[in-house]
Amino acid sequence: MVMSSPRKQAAAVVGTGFIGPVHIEALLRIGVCVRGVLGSTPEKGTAVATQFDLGKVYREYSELLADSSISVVHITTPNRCHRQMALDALAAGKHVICEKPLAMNSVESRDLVAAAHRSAQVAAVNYNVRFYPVMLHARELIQAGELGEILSVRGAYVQDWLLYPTDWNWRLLPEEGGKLRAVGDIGTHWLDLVLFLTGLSIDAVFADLATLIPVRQRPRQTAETFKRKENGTTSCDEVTVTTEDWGSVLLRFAGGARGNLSVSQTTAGRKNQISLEIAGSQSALAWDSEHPNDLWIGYRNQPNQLLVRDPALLRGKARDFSSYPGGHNEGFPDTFKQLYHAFYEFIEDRSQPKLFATFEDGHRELVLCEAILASNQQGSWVYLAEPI
Ligand code: SOE
Repeated sequence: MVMSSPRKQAAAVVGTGFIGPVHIEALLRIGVCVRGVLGSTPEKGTAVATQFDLGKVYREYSELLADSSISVVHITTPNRCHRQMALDALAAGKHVICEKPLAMNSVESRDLVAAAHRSAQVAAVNYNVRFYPVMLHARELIQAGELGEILSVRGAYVQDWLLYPTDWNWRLLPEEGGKLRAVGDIGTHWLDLVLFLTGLSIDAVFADLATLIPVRQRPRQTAETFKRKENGTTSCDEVTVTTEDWGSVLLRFAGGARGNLSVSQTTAGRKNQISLEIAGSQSALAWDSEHPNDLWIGYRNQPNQLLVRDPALLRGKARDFSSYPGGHNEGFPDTFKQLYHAFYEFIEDRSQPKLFATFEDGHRELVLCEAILASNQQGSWVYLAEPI
């Protein structure tokens, strides 16, 4: 159960788009003092500081890092800024939570892993989906051997917020978000989740990626993630898009298990659905974020089960990351709260389990992204130098 008693650490958040305020709200829920925020403009910083009644709007990143009253920096900027901001924060002696993907490419993410190793601070990547309580429960079941040997994994992450040629966001641009978009932005959530749950590593990938909407209307003023724009009110430029809207990826895991992942940001009606099914030699489990409190457990020789989240029914550590009784649903914002609970507990007590994604985990995702990109370009399987 997450308590909301005041914590020793205080935080500052960089970024005021869709996800920065999600970080702030979750931090306030667990009793972390959020001293202030840095936006891309003073106006954006002021708007978010006012919304959450924060004391400070930083003008520069250097000013934020010089603030000795904060010990943790949350980086929620476009991916392009992650590497330098995370390096500077670690060098300034701050703990770091960085949004995903961790960096623009694996050269950058390798630097970040090295910097995190050199420092005494804690560094995490914001893979929040791990913290749906039934996902932590699923991990406990798999670790206890209840699925038997993992044979196969399948699943998807699908959204619709980039369905129309008039939909625009910085993530569409490789110079802002990296060469991969749907795979980098949402596919890596799924891959991180599957590797976290199963403990498997990936040997090889085979990918088919497509830019289904190759030309989009780019508004002359900035557009925020998930924010709908009023029709006809903005002047636009026509832009050719090179990052993928859709992808299908086959996976070979070390040890022989097989998998497939499907990603799309252009599937009408699927607002933000991540789903998976893990099939083992004894039983299987399936989960769908549109029903985040339910875990399906499948059997060959007995009736299947539907576990409805209830702390009293969750195993081991999963129980510590579910705050409300059964029937009182927990969802997307709660995963941020639980992730920060794990992270801030770990800062104060290094004997706590590291359930959050580390910079090594973030680096692994970039290595996988590059293998997926290479596979799509070559039209063949790409084997990783070593299973990852
Ligand atoms: C946009 O695709 C996005 O905000 C992702 O960046 C998040 O990680 C996901 O939770 C929701 O969609």
